[in-house]
Amino acid sequence: MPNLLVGSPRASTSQPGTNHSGAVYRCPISTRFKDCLQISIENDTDPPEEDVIKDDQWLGVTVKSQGPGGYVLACAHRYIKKGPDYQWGLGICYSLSQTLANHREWEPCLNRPVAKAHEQFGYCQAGTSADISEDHKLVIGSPGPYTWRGTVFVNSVKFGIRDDKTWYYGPLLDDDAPVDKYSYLGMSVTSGKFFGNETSFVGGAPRGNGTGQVVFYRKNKMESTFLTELVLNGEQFASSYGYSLAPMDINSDGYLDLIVGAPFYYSKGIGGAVYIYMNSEEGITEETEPLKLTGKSESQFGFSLASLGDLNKDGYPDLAIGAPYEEKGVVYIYLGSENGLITEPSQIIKVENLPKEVRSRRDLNTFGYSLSGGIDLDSNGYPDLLVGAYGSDSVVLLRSRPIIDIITHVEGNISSIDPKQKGCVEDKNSSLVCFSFEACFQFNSSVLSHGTYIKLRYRIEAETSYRVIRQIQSLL
Ligand SMILES: [Ca+2]
Ligand SMILES: [Ca+2]
Ligand SMILES: [Ca+2]
Repeated sequence: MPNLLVGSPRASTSQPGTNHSGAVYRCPISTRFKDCLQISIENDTDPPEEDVIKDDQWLGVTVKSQGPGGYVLACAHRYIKKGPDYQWGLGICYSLSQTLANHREWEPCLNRPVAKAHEQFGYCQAGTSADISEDHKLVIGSPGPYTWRGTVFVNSVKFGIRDDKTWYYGPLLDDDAPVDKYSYLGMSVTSGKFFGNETSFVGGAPRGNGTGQVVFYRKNKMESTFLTELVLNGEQFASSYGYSLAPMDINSDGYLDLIVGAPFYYSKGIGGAVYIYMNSEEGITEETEPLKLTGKSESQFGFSLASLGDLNKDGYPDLAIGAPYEEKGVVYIYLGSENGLITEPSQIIKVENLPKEVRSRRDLNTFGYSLSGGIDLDSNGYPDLLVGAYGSDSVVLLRSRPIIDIITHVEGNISSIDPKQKGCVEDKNSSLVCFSFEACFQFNSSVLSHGTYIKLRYRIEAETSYRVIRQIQSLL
């Protein structure tokens, strides 16, 4: 049975000499409320080394899993290296194996120039965001370098003898950096093949150009600094466009599309926007007109995004959008389709929709502050969604229910019934008008196995004043 992994950046651990250093919890999938256990990520038995400050380092601010069989990544973006006359906020990430054993430490800003402090790598804050790509690339967002211009670091998580051990990153100098100082590039990261067969590394810069920007990088032959492929611009000042990112092929046409959140977008009655960029053979360009969804006033709609996998088994991936400050927090579910995202949400999940057992335990708020989806946790064939509610120290696992599409049809000659003609084939002497027909139900399900009993409730309605209600049990 898989586990849920939950970052808890203000937790304290048993490591001596640390205070609120943060932790990651492993939670079995159960209906119990308090059976999560801390994972031992760092060397917990000894105090931290002399040159390290772990207090308030926020370990668990970022937790990413590649899924079953893959690596897990957990970061502490406020981790500090110190000496007699300096303290550098470099940030650190840890990769864990699939058994959640410690695999490696990752410090992309270690041993880089810091003489000019924040004007170089002194306050990197590596691990503010992170991702592990399908091809085992570690992508670490780092909004601090070069006066909060920020960048994206990439390495190979496998780190075997043959793997490239170079840290690749986006250019930071005035002449070739894609964004200005104070852009916070690296607040969010993702990766994917947006342009042909080569992987792009994508970073959100929510303060870039005032509106927020999103930067696409790719590897530069023989060099460790990336080439900038594309910069997308937000549309409204201070909307924090690029605060969240999610790649998914919404229309299943083979071209990876990109979803960008701008949770502080506002206009009258509106709070938060999400932009959907459909890709094509030409790739996403500055001219690509995105589809825009908006949320309710001050809801911070788009603060979190999650690709859900295919919730309804129609062949198109589906999307969850969090609006953590709409009432007690709301999660919107949108469905993909051949024509792109269907703009009406298919589901709006509010705190009051949750079972009473859950709500009575805790007064949930900020529901939807973080989202993680796309993995089937209870092996029912449907991907599930984990919803974080940091303001109430809770996560809620929403398990998808299997669905079946039922095709119904009626067989028999009932199209021309003469109400004056009494009797029927079955009972020729009846004094009533009678007729017979067969009501048929058909469904395909890849989820239900043979031998599963399903209960089908149906209603046959001849006319509104006459109803037959039956219940049958059928064996699949
Ligand atoms: Ca597509
Ligand atoms: Ca779908
Ligand atoms: Ca499931």
